[in-house]
Amino acid sequence: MSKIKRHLITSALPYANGPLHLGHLAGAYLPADIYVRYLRLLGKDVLWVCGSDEHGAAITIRAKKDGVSPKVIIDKYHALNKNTFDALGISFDFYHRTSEEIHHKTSQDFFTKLYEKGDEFIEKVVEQYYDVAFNQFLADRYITGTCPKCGHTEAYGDQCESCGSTLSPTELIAPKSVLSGEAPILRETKHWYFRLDKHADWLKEWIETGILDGKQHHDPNSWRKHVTGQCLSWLNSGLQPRSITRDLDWGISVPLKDAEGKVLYVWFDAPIGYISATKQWALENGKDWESYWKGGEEVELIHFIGKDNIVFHCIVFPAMLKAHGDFVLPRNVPANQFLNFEGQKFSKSRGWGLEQHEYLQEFADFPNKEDALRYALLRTLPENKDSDFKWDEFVDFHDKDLADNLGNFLNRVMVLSHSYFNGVVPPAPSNWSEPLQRVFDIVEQWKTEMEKFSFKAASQSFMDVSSWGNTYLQENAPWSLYKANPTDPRIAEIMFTGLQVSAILAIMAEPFIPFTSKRINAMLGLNALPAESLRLFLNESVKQPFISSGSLLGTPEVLFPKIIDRKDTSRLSIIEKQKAKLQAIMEEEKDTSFPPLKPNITFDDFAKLDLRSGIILEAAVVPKADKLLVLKVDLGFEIRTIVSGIALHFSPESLTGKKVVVVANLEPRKLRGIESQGMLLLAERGTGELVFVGADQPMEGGWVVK
Ligand code: B3M
Ligand code: ZN
Repeated sequence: MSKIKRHLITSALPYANGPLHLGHLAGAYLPADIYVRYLRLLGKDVLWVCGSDEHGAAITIRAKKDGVSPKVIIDKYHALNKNTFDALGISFDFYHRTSEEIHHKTSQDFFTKLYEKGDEFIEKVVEQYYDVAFNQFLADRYITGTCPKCGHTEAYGDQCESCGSTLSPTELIAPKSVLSGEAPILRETKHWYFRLDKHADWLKEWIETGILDGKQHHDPNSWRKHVTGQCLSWLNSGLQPRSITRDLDWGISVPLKDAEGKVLYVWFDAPIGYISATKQWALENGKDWESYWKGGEEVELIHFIGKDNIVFHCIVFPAMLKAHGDFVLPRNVPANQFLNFEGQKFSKSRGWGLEQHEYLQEFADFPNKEDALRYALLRTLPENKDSDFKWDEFVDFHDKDLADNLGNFLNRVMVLSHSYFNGVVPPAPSNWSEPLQRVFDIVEQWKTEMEKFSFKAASQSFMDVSSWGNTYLQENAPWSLYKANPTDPRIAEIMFTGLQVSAILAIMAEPFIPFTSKRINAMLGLNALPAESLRLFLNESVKQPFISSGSLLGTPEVLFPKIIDRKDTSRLSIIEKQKAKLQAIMEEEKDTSFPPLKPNITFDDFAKLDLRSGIILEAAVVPKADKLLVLKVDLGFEIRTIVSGIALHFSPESLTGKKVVVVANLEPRKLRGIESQGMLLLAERGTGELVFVGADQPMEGGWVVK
């Protein structure tokens, strides 16, 4: 017998720095919603908390870009994300925000508790990058430079988004500050480090064997292989103390006297956000938050996240909880891999992908749009490997599964029941549950899948019940019996069975496509879940039918009008518009990135060019010329003045010290009255992005390029 009495479910707190896209939805929110709705169906005590992550450089950088205060950013996106989740049926019990006072206090108390233990933290004076012009230390995200692993020139101080390597700012080649664009200097600062290394042994045992404090805490085989794998590879490479404070002016102040101007690192406070959300929920609902977080074996804590957050939820946060004492640790962390979009990564700058709120706007006229999306994502969930969202598959899932299979079955049952029995549920045969045995078996399997977080498989079982129903109708052909003899008692039996399957489908639909579940219930004339359905799900024997004889059915409706419909192309055209948008992005990139080749030249033609390496000494705008910068470039043997049309791409201050290749024997010419003595070589990406040729090479001024 499981001792679990309460289920505490969390989903990663999204940064309130922008809208969320379909990949986020599929990663940490839809799967959690499915699980939570399932538990609620079972009548369990469930609490699902989430909220906005409102600290860290993700927020301050966004605010800086938009030229507003961080507060403006978090208010805007907290509201947008919360409302969008709501509209999609993402049914959090509580959606909090980390800027709330209760969260600040909870995080500070947490810090203080660990601090007072004496051996959980170390204090270290370290050298960190500092922006002299802006008078401030630079958080990892405030430093960009060239990735030492792959050469990507826009890597961040903590991570290269091109090759995925985790970095530290001092590893970057040619680092520069996001604030001033200048090379930062190293300066000493004091920080607090959490002794993760102290926790390595028990963490390893816990992850590998599921044993915690000598007791079996969870079944290690129930964790996804990629999750355990990532944790073990971290653990095996050795845990180091991790800095948990930052020099920033946005965040939760470090509650120590000698820590002025310092805040808690966002990844220290964010997971504590789950706890403070629970506290606030408990306050507002007259509940006890500790019975969830400190309930020991009675609590099942599950974190839903994307794979980029695994280490924080499986190693760092558990270590924090254990160091604090009393808190429960997660029984499972069913992290998802990444969802791609039509074969490519979601990219905001390229416009590749679709944001949640955009979907709702652009599909405003699409019938049952919320469930159509939920279902397509459900079928594509990246549970064990990266997966790909495709509009053609969206159409298939919609038309084949939802319309042809589910919708068609329900519609046939409804229409036939109306026409044979005037919309009244016919009398039950004495052996009414006998034909349903196969359905009961599939429901059993569905439950196992739901409890293993195998939602994709569970959605197949859901469809299997519907397919069973269609086959059952087809094989028993009540319409033929009716033609031969309208009073044939078998007709009532068949329709009765069909109606029971429909009621079971309404229940199974609830976690996946909740809007539709309600509509099926209404069609069946059911206001609430019949008590019998709970028995089915609780593994008890079902004694009564799910929908009883003599009750009145509602009106049949078409739940999912097909997308591919020759008579009505309105739905298809919504999809086509989406495809056209992507096509346009690709066309534009293709057009500009691959202009036709110029005619061949001879080697002698090429040899006429004199290319030299140079270093930009200074750069300034050319008055009244938007596009031009005037540069002083050191060619080793002389300093040249060069006027270049790059002002829209680079700020003058970002250019100082930059290595460039110069066409050194180009006839000088006057631009806006300034004589330009050469030309810089740049490479242009399709989207118009420019990079300096040779910038990453260890050149000095004056080398010959050949
Ligand atoms: N805000 C990171 C992210 O959105 C972060 C998650 C916090 S969960 C405690 O990827
Ligand atoms: Zn890289």
